[in-house]
Amino acid sequence: MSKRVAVIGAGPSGLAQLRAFQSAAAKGAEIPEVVCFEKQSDWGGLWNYTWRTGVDEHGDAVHGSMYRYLWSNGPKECLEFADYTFEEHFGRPIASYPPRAVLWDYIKGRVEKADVRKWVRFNSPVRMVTYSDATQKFTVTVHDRTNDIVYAEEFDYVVVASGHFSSPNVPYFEGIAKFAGRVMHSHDFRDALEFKDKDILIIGRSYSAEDIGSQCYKYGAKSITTSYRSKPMGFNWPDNWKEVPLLMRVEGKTCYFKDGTSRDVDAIIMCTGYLHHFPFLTDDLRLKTANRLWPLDLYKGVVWEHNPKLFYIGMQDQFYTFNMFDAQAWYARDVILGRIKLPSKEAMAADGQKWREREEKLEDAEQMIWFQGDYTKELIDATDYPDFDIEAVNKTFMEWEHHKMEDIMGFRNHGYKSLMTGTMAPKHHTPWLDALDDSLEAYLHNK
Ligand code: FAD
Ligand code: NA7
Repeated sequence: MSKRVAVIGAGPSGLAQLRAFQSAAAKGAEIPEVVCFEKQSDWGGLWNYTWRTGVDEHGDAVHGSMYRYLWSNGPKECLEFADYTFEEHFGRPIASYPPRAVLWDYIKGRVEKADVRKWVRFNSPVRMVTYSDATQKFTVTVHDRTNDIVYAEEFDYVVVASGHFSSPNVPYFEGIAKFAGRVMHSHDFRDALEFKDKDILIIGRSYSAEDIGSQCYKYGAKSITTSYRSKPMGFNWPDNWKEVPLLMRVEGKTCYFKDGTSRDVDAIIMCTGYLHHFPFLTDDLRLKTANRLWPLDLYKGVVWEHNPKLFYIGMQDQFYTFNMFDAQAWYARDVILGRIKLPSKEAMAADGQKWREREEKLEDAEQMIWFQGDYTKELIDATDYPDFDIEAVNKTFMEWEHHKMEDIMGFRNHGYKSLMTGTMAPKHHTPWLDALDDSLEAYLHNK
């Protein structure tokens, strides 16, 4: 009987895994049976927008953390698939910072072309994964929500691609229980118009804080205050945007900060990050990590060192996204196909330790980008994933950083050269601040 691989999640990481196997099969390789379990009713992971918050239609936690009017927060040139370019998908070059719907369309295009939808079981949250030393197999227990049946199947390999920007990290602040306004986490943020004409406080200083604040500014918030724990973001913010140190306590509508200042606000939005949350994994299989560039216990960032029949895709903090998930998925595939031989457990841990030591010395975003670029390159060199110029991608990231420092509300008006096709992205027809319609049709429409 042929080997079986379970892939948990059909977001960009899980879909990269499906495409990796399909591309090997297309080149004549014999591949195992691949079954992908997806909790939602469609694929694309976070890019598959949901209006729901809290629980989904079945009572399970909503996976989606994306919101209306979300535009790519980095140049699309840095995440382009090496085996399926934007130009191939859209039939022409497009601008560099597409809205969510456009990127979702692109992600879907590759897997539709690869014809792998038949491998996915939708509405199928995985409830439990266990491994038996006796049978050397995993038992995957799944809830088929369409027929409301819980069943279990055996697999030789499991790939965890369930994402890690879904379960909110929600800290407590003194007095918040009695705050006289709305308190929410970025996971539940859906529409910036809710905060039009409001004074909002955002806790956090990373991507969600920056972007949700920018959305609220764009759609008419009265004022934005961002409260940081470590250091300010330091962009050149508009006049109605202030950065303050950490929130200390709340009284009524008044928020008191570490520097002794205070401010009255209508809403507090916690952009305080997410937890790696795998309620379906037993302790021996479960990755435990904060959101960082080098989680330990994963050889090459992919192979679970304590049981190398288990793989994780996309578990790192991310500058690189789609093409790094591809590099990881191709690597996991080649381990499963026996094309890559793994060293001893000790050697795997030692290799990971080296990356961790380098990670701990990283001082700024620039160094982090080169770190993740080097990592992605190492994986790409190990498989037949189409080679691309990582150094040029890193440099595009540098330009992006520079454009953000120059104008945080205007960086999305820039264009970059595709590192896959060499084509320069055209300028978008509308500056980002004026582009209120985030639909695919509006974005692709030529004036
Ligand atoms: P996800 O996209 O989270 O997909 C995981 C999938 O697993 C989901 O479909 C989920 O339903 C499924 N799943 C989870 N648990 C189970 C289970 N138990 N059983 C079955 N299925 C399950 N990246 C960029 O490159 N550019 C951006 O502009 C950008 N913006 C972002 C904005 C926000 C608000 C967030 C939160 C992230 C953003 N990202 C961005 C990063 C994002 O993490 C990646 O782009 C990408 O979506 C990660 O893919 P993934 O497949 O690893 O995880
Ligand atoms: P991140 O990038 O993990 O950032 C989390 C932020 O939350 C970060 O600024 C943290 O501060 C802050 N944080 C965490 N806990 C606290 C507490 N207790 N108090 C104050 N601040 C806190 O998550 P994001 O949601 O911004 O980004 C996730 C993805 O979404 C990303 O890939 C984007 O593409 C979109 P710190 O910086 O450590 O001081």
